[in-house]
Amino acid sequence: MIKTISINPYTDQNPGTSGLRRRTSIFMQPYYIESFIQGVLDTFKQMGMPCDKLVIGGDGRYPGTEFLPRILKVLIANGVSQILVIRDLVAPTPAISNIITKYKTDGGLALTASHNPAGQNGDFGIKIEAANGGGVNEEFTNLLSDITSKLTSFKTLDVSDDKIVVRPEIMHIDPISDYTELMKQLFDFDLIKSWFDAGHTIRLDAMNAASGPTLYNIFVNEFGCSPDWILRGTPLPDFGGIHPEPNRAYATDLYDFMMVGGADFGCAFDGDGDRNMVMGRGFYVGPSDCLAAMTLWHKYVPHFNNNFFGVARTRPTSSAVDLVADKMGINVYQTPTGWKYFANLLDDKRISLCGEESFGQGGDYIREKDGVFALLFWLSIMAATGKDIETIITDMWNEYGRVFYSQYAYEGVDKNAADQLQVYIRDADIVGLEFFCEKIVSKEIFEYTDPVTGQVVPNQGFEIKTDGGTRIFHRLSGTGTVGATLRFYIEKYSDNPNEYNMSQFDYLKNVFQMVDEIFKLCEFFGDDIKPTAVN
Ligand code: G16
Repeated sequence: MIKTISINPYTDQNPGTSGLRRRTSIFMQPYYIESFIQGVLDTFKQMGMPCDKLVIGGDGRYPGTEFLPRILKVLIANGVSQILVIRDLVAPTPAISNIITKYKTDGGLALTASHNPAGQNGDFGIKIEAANGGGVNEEFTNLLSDITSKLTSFKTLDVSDDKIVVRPEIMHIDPISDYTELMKQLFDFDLIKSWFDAGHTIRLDAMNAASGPTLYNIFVNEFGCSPDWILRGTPLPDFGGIHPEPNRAYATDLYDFMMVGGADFGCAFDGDGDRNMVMGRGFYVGPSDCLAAMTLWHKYVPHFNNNFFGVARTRPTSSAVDLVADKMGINVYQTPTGWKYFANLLDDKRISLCGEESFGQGGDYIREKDGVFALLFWLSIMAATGKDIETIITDMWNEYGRVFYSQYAYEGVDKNAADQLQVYIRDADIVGLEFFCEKIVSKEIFEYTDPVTGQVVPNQGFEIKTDGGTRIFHRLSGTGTVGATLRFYIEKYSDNPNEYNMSQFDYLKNVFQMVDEIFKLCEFFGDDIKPTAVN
């Protein structure tokens, strides 16, 4: 029943920050998906990693279910003997990660392009998970890219699609109850329920994507919340045409609702439910403050109480957490962008909590970031302290000062110009230049050395610092599918309480302009260039 099909190699199957992401139309090319799956299996084997038992899930986007039989055939033809297929192929990536470790599989595939739009005119993607439930490392993805670029054939089964889903190798699995159980082990559900019983309200925006069914199970079934509090809770194959990224640019309805005091707490998720944006009544929590506040109040989460080793942030993430951790005597590690870099630190028990620049946090219980975990963390802090979000954050500013932070992007710009910009900024002699009375004191090309393995990961972005306390970080996105996406992360510290209520845009006004001038954005991209997502 096994047949071998010849193909012309695809030379573009190199994964980015988090798996392979391409326009859906690219994935629809003949045997594109089979080539990638064959490449993944060959890479597992060449890396000496077993791949007999795998999980397959996704965020529900098109054409995941259409691809499923084709993927299963390649897996079985290559000797994968047990495949756990997530029900409806819809689950948050952290819930899939939990299935991988709970059922001791050799890894898994999540059919997701995360925060990228879905549908025929959107994007598709595949995250490859290792046996620890986290994204595979650079060595794996480099080898995979090499293998697929030379791949001239793949193995598959010579059976019709409808016969494949009932094969004995396949087991269908509902990940939601396992995930809910996991959350009950980390958090005090009774305490959170008492917060709701006291009359508090929330709104959760699942963005028509993977989080909806999990949110209904936890918030409606466990906490007794109204189903109406879950917005866009039914997963749709095209996510209803929206951009499923939890930030102020793309979760505008929830943001507007919360800013007029619509509920006590609001939270939006991304396509595969691993990231979140939170808000209080009339109060927006910037990505700068999330990891810092969670570190500060980790003792309110039973799982972390007396069991907290340290914390890690990606380098572009705000340094607010450093201020908190230093005072608490907790180690802070800095990694490149990409959740996979936290895995070794978690495995080695150097850290218990980690967070990244795009509203993502997670902990040591799995190896993926986790939007629902973050939501339950905030609810735990509010329930335990009796304080609202605004008070929780302003209390923190009053004790540690405020790091004003903004992350913004120019999406889909000309790729050649973006590459030229990288060369320009690498070579530019900018130390000593002065902008708005601040002198540049350093420019670093961020190179990460993994403290556990000693592995060196070069060229992870540019960091510029001034003598006025400004920090600017720049890197190219590894998840965009059209042209290039420039990302900038800027911050500046204040310990003046009279300034804490300013918006980050007002406080960082000069820094935005400083970036334009240092990076000569108009020269590289024309006078019309405007940021597309600003937080
Ligand atoms: C992944 C990474 C994140 C990163 C995000 C955006 O998340 O795990 O650390 O912030 O991509 O990456 P980039 O800046 O390269 O576009 P996700 O949720 O997209 O898998």
